[in-house]
Order: sequence, then structure tokens, then C-alpha cells
Amino acid sequence: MYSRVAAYHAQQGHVLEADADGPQRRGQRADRPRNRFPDDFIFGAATAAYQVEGAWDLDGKGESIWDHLLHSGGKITDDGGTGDVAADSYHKFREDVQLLKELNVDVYRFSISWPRILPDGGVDRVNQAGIDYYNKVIDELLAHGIQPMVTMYHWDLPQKLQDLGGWANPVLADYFVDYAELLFEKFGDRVKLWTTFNDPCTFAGGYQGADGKALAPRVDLPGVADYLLARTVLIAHARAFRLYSHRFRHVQKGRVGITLCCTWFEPATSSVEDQRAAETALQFELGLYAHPIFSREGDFPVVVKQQVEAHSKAEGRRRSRLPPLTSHEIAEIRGSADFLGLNHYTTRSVRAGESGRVPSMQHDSGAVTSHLESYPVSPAPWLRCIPWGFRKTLRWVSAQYPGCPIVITENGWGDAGGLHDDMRLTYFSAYLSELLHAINEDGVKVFGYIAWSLLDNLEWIFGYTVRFGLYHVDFEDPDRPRKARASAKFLAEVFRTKQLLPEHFKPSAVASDK
Ligand code: PNW
Repeated sequence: MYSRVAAYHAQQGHVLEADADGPQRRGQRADRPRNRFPDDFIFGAATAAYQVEGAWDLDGKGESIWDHLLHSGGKITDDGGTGDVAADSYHKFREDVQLLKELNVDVYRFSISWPRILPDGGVDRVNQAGIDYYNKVIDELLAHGIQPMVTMYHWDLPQKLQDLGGWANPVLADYFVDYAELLFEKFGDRVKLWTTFNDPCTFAGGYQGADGKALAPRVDLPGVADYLLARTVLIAHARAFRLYSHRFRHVQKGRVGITLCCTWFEPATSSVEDQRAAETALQFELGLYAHPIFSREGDFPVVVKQQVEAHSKAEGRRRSRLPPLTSHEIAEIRGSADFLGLNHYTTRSVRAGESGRVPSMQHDSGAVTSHLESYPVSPAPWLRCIPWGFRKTLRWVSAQYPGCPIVITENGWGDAGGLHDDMRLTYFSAYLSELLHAINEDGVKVFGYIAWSLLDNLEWIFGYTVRFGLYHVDFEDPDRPRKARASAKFLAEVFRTKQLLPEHFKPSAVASDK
């Protein structure tokens, strides 16, 4: 797969340094200053439809599972906030493109709201106003020299498809493929970078519990529905990719990937058990999705299959809670991506042991995770600034899936919302330094970096209490005015010069490969 991809990118003049004899070979230094990104590296900023658009029921949009949950009565998010208006990007996208210009980005990663285009989920009823809206966004970006990168699914499923069981129902793959085909038809003449799904590992949380912190749709079937979801999502992704290759690729000449989240799991001690538990935790989080697509052999990781099967048997079940992939499905999924989008934010400590409900993925993994207490923590308590975990993640991914072109689709810091965001600036300079070490010293093939997020937005269950924006948004003001934070000015310089200044370029806590 990768040689074909490499040939394609060479022909397109793209960035990917897939040439195994080039200076990017793992373990060799690139012949440019260590604080510089490759000349054709792409930089960007990201958002997601439900988090920024607002206009939740305007111009024929249907209800999503997030509309449904946040309108279900009571205070669901930490501050009672909803995405009804959010940052109002539905009306302010032209202003947002100006901000992207100011940031000197090459790409804008945004998502399409499925129910804005297909209010009931199916292609039997297309909402032309939704198509018109995304046409305007795409045209505005291109008029300003910014490449659109479209996420097809960033968690806002049409509620009507949830009524069918959502991603636990394999029929959702059919609905997704029809939706993807429509997007290729309508937008593929101008959109050349697609990711099918954003971070299934995290949105599977919506099927792992129904407590006050759970994501939509709050289905309480941990260890069962989340594995069904994984299988449906992989099949949906692969079929959309194959459809692109057969029907659209030769004309549209774009790239289709998937975005997966990878927290780094650091063993709590050097014991064999803790090291094995950390490795297994990575396989349950990233490997569950990445191994079927990016490994040479395909299918779910062996350790995941074995542990879920053993626990399922011990519970008196006749079959594994992880539904097996057929050999046809394994072949269809294997190699079904032009690149891997990685969301990376933080690192956790791991010990071997049992935790979590029975059954649950957490319990199946045999890994007990905890915070690394001494590192700075965000008001989103899952997030700590631990830069060296980024380099370790990239090295691990590139060793697991050799030659796989990677783009960082999200990385960022949440705070309480001030304009002088020193901690965010510290986070970005430290994480970008680790990224440079991974690219220039370890030879990891990363072709782009996209910061989360362009704007303050609805941070899911945290509401507006945690802000990830490079631009501050005043949610009290009906006009939703935007204001640059210090970190926006910092990143604008990095994106323009494609380098970190010596004062921002930090040594790595991880030893370089020899
Ligand atoms: C991502 N974790 O979610 C999402 O893609 C964004 O929509 C979201 O706003 C952003 O990160 C910030 O939260 C994640 O616990 C949520 O490791 C939680 C984790 C990772 C990603």
C-alpha cells in the first residue's frame, strides 16, 4: 500500500517523505537545522461542527445526538451550555477564514454536520441549504489560499440513526457509505484531504456508561456496545475508502484517512508486568482501530482479541464480546487509508491490574491508568502537559506501522479562558519541540500539524468552562466576537517561518535513536 501512496504523492509533489533512502530514514538525521520543519510541511487549525457552528435547527438541519442529549432537560454540561449557538460559525465563517489567514495556516480542518446535510441520516432526503453552506465555506477557504480538510464524522450522529441503535448496529456502515459518497460527489472537486472518523476511541465513550460525565448518546453497555461500534466504524471507514478509490480517486486526486486518538501510556515502574500493561493499553486505545487498517497483517491486535475472549468465556458467554472480523472484512479494512491522522494531547501512567466495571474495555485491558501528578494540569482534569509523551507516541506508532504517513490532526491545551495564555504557549512550544525531534532525529514521517482549536467552543460535557481556542470567543455577546490570544500570535509565526526560534526549541527528555 505505501509504495503506491508514495508514488502518488511524489507525482502530486506532496510532502510525504516515503523514500526509504532519503534523509528521513528512521534513525537518521534530516539535513536541515533541528528546529526547522520540512519546507513542504503543512500547518493548520481545527474545529468540529457541533462545537462551533450553532444554528442547530436552522435552514432544515435535523437533530443530532448532541442536540438530543443537551435538550433532554436539566443541566447536562458543566455550565448548562449547549451548541445551539456556540461560536456561531454558521454565520461567521467568513470572519473565521480571516482568522485562519492571520494564523498563516495551510489547511483548515473542520467537520461536516451529517444532520445538516441529511436531516434523517439517509440520502433519500438531502437538505440543499446544508450543501450550500459547506460550498460557501470551502469556496471562501480556497479563495484565501487555504486547503480544506474535511472530517466526515465528528460525533454528531443524526438522532434518527441513533434510534436504530447508532454505531452498535452494523447497518450504520451502509448509511455512512451513502453519506460519504454524497460528500465526495458534492465537495470532492475541491476537497483533497478527507478523514472519515474523528477519534472513535473517545466517541465510543458514549456507549460505555450513562453517568453525568458520559458523552452522547449515553448508552450504558460497556465492554459490549463499544466493541460493536469499533467493528461498524472500521467497516464503514474501509468501504468509504474503497468507494473513493474506485469511483473518485482518479478524477479528484485526493487523500482519505482516519483520525485516531493516542494518549501515551508510560509504565509506572520498570517491571515486566507494568511494561506489558502499558503496551496493552496502547493496543486497546489505538491498536483496536489502527491495527486493522495500518498493520501488515490486519485484524484486531492479537492481545486485544485474546484478553476479550478470555474474559468473555470467564463470564459464561459462548462467544467473545469483541465481534470477529471475517477474512473478507480483514482484507477490505487492511490498507484502507492514505494517511493516519493522530490526535495527541497527554500521557498517563500505567500499572498492571484490574479496574473498571465487569465487563468493560478498561477491565479487559488489564491496565490501571492514573495521572502523572507532578505535571501541570488543565481545568479539563484528563489533560496534563507532558511533552515527552508526544515523541514517544510518534516513535511507537511509526515502529508499529512502518512507513505510515502521519498528520497530527489535533494537539492543544484547555484553560479557563484568558487572553494571556502563557500555559498554552508553553504547551505548544514544548510539544512542537518534541515533534521536531521525532521528525528530524527519529525520522518519523509526519507531514503536517493541526492545532486544536481555532476558536473557543462547546467542549462537550465541560460546556464552555474549558477553552481550547487560539482565539477567545465572548459567549455573553450575541455577536460572539473573536480575539487573538498570545498563543495565536506565537503559532502564526511558527506557521509562517516553519521553525521554532532557539528560545522556544526545547531539548527532549527522550534519548535520540542512534
Ligand atoms: C478531542 N482524552 O477529544 C476531540 O476530538 C475534540 O472534539 C475535543 O474538543 C478535544 O479533544 C479536546 O478535548 C478528546 O481523554 C477528549 O484523552 C478526551 C481525550 C482525548 C481527546
